[in-house]
Amino acid sequence: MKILNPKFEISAVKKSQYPKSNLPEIVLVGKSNVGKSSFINIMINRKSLARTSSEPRKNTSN
Ligand SMILES: Nc1nc2c(ncn2[C@@H]2O[C@H](COP(=O)(O)OP(=O)(O)O)[C@@H](O)[C@H]2O)c(=O)[nH]1
Ligand SMILES: [Mg+2]
Repeated sequence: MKILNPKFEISAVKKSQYPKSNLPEIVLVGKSNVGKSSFINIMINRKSLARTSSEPRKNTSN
């Protein structure tokens, strides 16, 4: 898979905000701090398009 121009579209919280697109979609599921954002950045070859926590186990509630 070759990803050429990744960009952040939206953090949609309701259906009306979902991007209108016919592109294939990928679902990435996992509990907090397992490395979802880090995985996205690796896959798209960017350092921080997806924001990762500064330390393992650190999240918005601590
Ligand atoms: N040791 C280790 N830490 C990782 C790995 N992947 C991510 N992390 C760290 O775990 C923390 C949480 O990662 P993050 O991508 O923000 O998780 P998310 O909450 O699932 O999006 C961050 O501090 C990452 O640097 C990994 O493969 N090994
Ligand atoms: Mg994340």
